[in-house]
Amino acid sequence: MQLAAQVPNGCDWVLVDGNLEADSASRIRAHAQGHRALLAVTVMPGPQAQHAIRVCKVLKQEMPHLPILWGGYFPTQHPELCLKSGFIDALAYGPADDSFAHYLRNWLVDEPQAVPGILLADDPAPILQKPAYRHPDELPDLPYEKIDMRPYLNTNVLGKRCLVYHSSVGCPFFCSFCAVVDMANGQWKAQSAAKLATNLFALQDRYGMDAVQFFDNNFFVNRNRCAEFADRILQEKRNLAWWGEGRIDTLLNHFPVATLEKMQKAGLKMVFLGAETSDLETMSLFQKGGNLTPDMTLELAGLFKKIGIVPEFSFVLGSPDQPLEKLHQDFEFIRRIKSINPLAEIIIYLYTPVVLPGELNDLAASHGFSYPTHLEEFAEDRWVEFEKRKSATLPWSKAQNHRLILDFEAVIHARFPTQTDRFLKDWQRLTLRTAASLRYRFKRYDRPTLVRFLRRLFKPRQPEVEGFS
Ligand code: B12
Repeated sequence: MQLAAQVPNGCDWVLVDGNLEADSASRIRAHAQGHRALLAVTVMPGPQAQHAIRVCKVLKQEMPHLPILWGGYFPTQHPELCLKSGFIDALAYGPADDSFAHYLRNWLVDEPQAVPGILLADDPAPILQKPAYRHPDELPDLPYEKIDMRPYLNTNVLGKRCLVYHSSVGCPFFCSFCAVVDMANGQWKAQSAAKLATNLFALQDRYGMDAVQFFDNNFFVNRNRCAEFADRILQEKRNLAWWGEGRIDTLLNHFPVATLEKMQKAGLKMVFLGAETSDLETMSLFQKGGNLTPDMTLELAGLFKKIGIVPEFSFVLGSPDQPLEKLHQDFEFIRRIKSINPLAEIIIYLYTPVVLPGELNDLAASHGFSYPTHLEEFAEDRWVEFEKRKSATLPWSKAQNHRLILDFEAVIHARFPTQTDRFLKDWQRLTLRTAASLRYRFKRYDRPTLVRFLRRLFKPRQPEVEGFS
């Protein structure tokens, strides 16, 4: 949508959403045939990359004259592989708030020369320089009126008509396991509370939206913006449930309890928070910055319980050279969070290298990790698992007990089934809880066969992979 808002006059566009289309290739083929067309694809690592590789390769073979332009996190991290793929003509390297329109204007007049931030496959020496993000307040409004919004009004744990919204770009922190650092390099730019509220209220009036998921990498950077946003919701007596991502130390140190309470009153239901580890040494290896400590995680778990906001804590476990005791310490720590706040949601990621220089990713390389040398390899299931941060086939997986971590994840998610899955029936939740209770009680996590069988049977959702339902 943000790109569609940039499309210059004289050029029309149509959105083909791979999440909704049973056969994206046929849909694209139908739109392209008989028109002078260009295919612009947004690609994040994981299932999207697998899908995009398969669809674009076929379309390029069938329609060699259809220019294919990629953009997003994946091509920004693997530009060389994309440019030598043979089926990608150009890619947006980093943010593309201006470069996309510039590239389209050139294409419209048949002059596809290099544009700052756009790399061309036939350019022998592409300039790997990422443009800065534009300030969101300067960007054109999203063209909602041009698409059928019904499939995007999602019923989920937050509301009956929930939309997603991106109110800021980037993140001011440099965590060494996060791919956002490569894209944003510490930039953080956000819509003003006034513009944010105006846009959301307009979406409420037009679509009856009753909930919103802020997909910002870090929504809660600026306390005043959040406080003013909450004030505007309360002044307008709006009914709006909201979810966003933030940092534990920022919310604990820079948001007075009164502000947290006000945000809760204004509809804040749940916050996704990077807790990462129970160990200070690992926290510094992760370059979390700020002054986050595991004790703060416990403190916020208790505080959010009192205020009535659900914390969704994510952990990054199993990085190289971590002694087994530290892993058990992480397990104990997560159990403590659950004893303090049983409603706290727990997301477990296996440490997965990202394209970023630094001690952690160098450690991964020293253990034999390397990326594929051909783009098509990223369409293989093992690399999709890798990008989903659930891969137990990394060079250090055995040494770092990745199997045990995934077993622990299975047991704790059965003992405390996620509230974000509205399809999971009460009897299924009870069955899962019962099946996991003894294992959880006696800390016997390894090889939970029955729990795994029930998870395959009931298929509880994984919000970190599938989003909310
Ligand atoms: C929305 C989202 C989701 C949603 C929807 C995914 C979907 N398939 O539709 C859900 C929750 C389902 C999801 C799941 C996953 N996600 Co996700 N997701 C995001 C999120 C929050 C927003 C993306 C977005 O729309 N941004 C807004 C747009 C405007 O920004 P942008 O994408 O950067 O676009 C700009 C530029 O990149 C560029 N651009 C982008 N696309 C294109 C295309 C063209 C043609 C051009 C010219 C330019 C261009 O221009 C834009 C404007 O400047 C990002 C983090 C973030 N805030 O960006 C994580 C993020 C992309 N996801 C991530 C990951 C890892 C996943 C999962 C693999 C996680 C998992 N454990 O499985 C799954 C995979 C799901 C899948 N099916 O592919 C990681 C990627 C990490 C990496 N290595 O790059 C991110 C960065 C989160 C993080 N902090 O690590 N995700």
